[in-house]
Parts: sequence; C-alpha cells; structure tokens
Amino acid sequence: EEGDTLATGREQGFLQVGVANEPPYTEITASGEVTGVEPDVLRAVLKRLGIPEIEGVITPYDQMIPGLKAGRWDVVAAGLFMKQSRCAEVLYSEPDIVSTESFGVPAGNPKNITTVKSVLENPDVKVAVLSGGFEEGILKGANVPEGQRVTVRDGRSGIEAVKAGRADAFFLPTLSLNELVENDPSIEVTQAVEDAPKTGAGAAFRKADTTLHEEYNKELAALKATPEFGEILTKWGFNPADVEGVTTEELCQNP
Ligand code: 6CS
Repeated sequence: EEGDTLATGREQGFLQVGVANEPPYTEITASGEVTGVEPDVLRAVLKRLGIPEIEGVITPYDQMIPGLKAGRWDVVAAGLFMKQSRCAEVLYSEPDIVSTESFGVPAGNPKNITTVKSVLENPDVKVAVLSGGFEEGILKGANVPEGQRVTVRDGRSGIEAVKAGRADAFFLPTLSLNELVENDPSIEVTQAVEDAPKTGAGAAFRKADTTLHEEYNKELAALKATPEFGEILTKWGFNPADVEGVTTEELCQNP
C-alpha cells in the first residue's frame, strides 16, 4: 500500500479529502459541494494529475492529521497551517496560500486585545481558540496560561463564546472571522496580529505518499504559472502575491 494513493486515485477517479467548514478556507455548500480556496486549489491540481473528483470529509482541525494517518482520508486541504510539529507528521506540498490571524472582539474592542503580547499582559483576558488549532498553539507557545484559554469546537461556537461573555476574544484567521461576523455589528475583527507567525498552508499528504507528493508539487507549480491560480485565490479573498516566494521549508520552521 505504500505510496499507491496516486494510482488508487486515478483508478477510482477521486481522492477523499479532510476539510473543515470554515470559509473562505473550506466551505461545504447547501448542495454538499466541497469548495473554498483549499479544496478548489486541490481540485485544480488533481485534475492535472488525472483525478477528476474530490470527496470531502468534514473534521475538526485536531483530527485532520490523525485521520490522514489512519487512512480515513487521503489528503488534507483545509488551511492546516504549517508548523514544526505538523511538518514532522505529514508531507506538505509547497504552500498555496499565506494569510493572517486576527481577534474577533466585541465592537469597540473594550479590552484592547490586538496582539498576543496584549493577552499576556492582561491576565483578566480570556481568548477562545479551536481545540488543537494553530491559534491554540500560538498561545501555548507564548506561555499564555491555560486559565486564559477557552477551547471551542468550531467558528460559530467561538463567536458565541465572545457574545455570551465566556471569552473576551476569538483568535482565528482574519478572513474566517470576517465571514463569521459579516452581518453582526456586535463583533469586530482586529487588524492582522503582528506577533503571530506567518500562516501558510498547502495540501498535506501521508509520509508514505512520496510519489503523489512529488507529482502534486510539479502540477501545483504549473498551475501557479497560469491565470487560473490567481483567479481561485482572489475569488476567495486571498492575495496570490502573498504566497509568492514562500516555501514549505520556511513555513515548517514555525514554532
Ligand atoms: O491550521 C489551523 O489549525 C487553523 N487553520 C484555519 C484555516 N483555521 C483555524 C485553524 O486553527
């Protein structure tokens, strides 16, 4: 079975992909279509590899790598941001997006939460994060005490935690927060957090899938050279220039 996922995908005509439902990174439409910037880039690259379809499996961020390793899906395309511990467990493609983090806070930002440092400096502040998410890792890495962290299961629950006063802020990617509070003037989204690491992602494969990984990177590079790549990113609100020149090697150094 080692490294045969590319062959299997070509035979069956699809791969199973671990996704969240967190627009604009991932979005499952009412009709069940798997979309969002990451599945759309994945689909475009897999087409070039002779795999016409993808089948999405929705899963929390903390289950994406365990499920990939256990064979519950063949690839993760969810904006699973690269960092040392994750890079040690999967084979990441070259990055297809680079983005930013923000805090979702009550309008007016009464506790003035703008940076990780501002959370550390105010022990009264509680911040909601997704369980096992990149943002939880940032807070842990900065030694933000456990009592200042509130774990939530998805984007909706994070916003609810802030609205109910169980948390003073929700730490999540800027674009995800923007989507969540689009029609909700009671929550505002801060500027990009300056002291957060660079949030870049690509497709994540099993370590044994070296052929798929290699072929994927070739076709991703080819796709990046066409207008289609920029069109996919801008459609979802990402700037294609942000990923230019950024490498997996660099992003995998994130703590
Ligand atoms: O990589 C992660 O864990 C994070 N990625 C996204 C796109 N949203 C939240 C999650 O924590």
